[in-house]
Amino acid sequence: MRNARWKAASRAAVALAGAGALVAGMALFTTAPAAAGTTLGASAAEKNRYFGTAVAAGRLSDSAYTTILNREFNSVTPENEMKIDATEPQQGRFSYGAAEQIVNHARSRGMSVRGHTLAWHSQQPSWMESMSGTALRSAMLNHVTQVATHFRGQVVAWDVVNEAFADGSSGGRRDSNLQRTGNDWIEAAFRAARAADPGAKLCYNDYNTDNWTHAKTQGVYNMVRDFKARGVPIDCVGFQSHFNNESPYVSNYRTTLSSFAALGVDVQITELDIQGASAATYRSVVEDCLAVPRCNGITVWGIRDSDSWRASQTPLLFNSNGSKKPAYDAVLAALNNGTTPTDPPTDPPTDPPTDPPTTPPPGQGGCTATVSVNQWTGGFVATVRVTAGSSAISGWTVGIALPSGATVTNAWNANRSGSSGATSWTNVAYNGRVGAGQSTEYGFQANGTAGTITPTCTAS
Ligand code: G2I
Repeated sequence: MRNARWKAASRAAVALAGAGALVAGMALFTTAPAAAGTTLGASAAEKNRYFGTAVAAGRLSDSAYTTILNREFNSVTPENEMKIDATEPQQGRFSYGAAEQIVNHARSRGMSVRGHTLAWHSQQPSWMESMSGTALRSAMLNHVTQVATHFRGQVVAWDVVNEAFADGSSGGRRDSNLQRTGNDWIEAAFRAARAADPGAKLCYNDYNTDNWTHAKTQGVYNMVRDFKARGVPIDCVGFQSHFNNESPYVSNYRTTLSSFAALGVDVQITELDIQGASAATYRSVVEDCLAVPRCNGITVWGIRDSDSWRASQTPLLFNSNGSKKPAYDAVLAALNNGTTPTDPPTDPPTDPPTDPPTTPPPGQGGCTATVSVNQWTGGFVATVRVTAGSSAISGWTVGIALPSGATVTNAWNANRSGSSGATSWTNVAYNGRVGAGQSTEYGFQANGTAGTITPTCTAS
């Protein structure tokens, strides 16, 4: 379901663009409808990607702004409206109005939504800023649970945790009230988010993680590798990519993206802006993303220069008057020249080694299955990894005997037979074909206790 949600959003955007063309033609509107490949979103969708922008609810009444938004983009990220201070201004009192305005604007037009952000040291409401210890840990987890549950099914990817690593040469965590609740606060947030919305992709998001040689980049990389090895539910890493003179684009950016992707996560460029908006640099960023099959989308941090948090740096694709800048043309051309990734991604893992240590070597032919479980009191989420043996397979069936008292309530990326006791799981249309030695994942949520699950796998 998680992959399906990305793709459904892309397809819906293309379909809506087509429907819009039809309606525009029938109503004899004077503006020509946008054909695929002539807007950022349509061009990205042809490459199985999205092209998004940060959106501020306060600007949705500006028709010059919404004209560009609706024409060019197929993904949106609320710029401030889903942050903790906006969604839980008083403890236990949630406020979703501005976020919903953006979500409704986007989804009614076939755009997907990235959620930003559930846990962050910054933009905390004052009640949270003054908390610490177990009270803060519980408040943070409650916030993650409440907000991810509220938007369940509407957000394709969440920046679950934002900016938790320190700048500079330490490569370690940033000091914050959240960090002081214990080093496991990040994984606790991811587990809570998965339980609240099992269908959403869960991302770690940060800035100044573009340069592969920087300590901060390596610190985040090591955390993601550790999470994958231990079955912490992380699906993606967001690279904010605010490039400026102090923190410029570097040519090893592609190495950074591909190295993280090789850990088994999607990578996304989440807040792109470039001081001065060099067309060549924008082109390089897009080419780098398209070169990495698991780089599945790019978001710019605002539409017009006047919408930017760094307006004086004129870092965006549109002038303040709404006209396209040379960087826009460079991005569109790069999108149209790009290659289409295969699905599922099949690029071989690169240095360093990437297979989670928990995955056993696949047998000859056939398939193997492994399960990682996120258990909490009264329920669990199981993620099942199906790995083809030495030959490609065109379908698979996994058998799982659930212990008594465990009942499946929800599942994604597989067809299910049985909800308790002996259960059987078969591939859905898009994940039956698995290349030799390659893997695919499905998951389910259940009430009760998982205990030790020993799956069987049969290939077809
Ligand atoms: O700082 C740039 C971005 C870095 N990565 C995380 C992003 O969430 C962050 O976005 C920016 C927004 O673009 C700004 O719009 O986050 C800032 C706050 O950390 C946002 O600025 C805030 C101002 O500080 C507030 O005074 C203002 O009330 O925007 C608020 C709403 O306009």
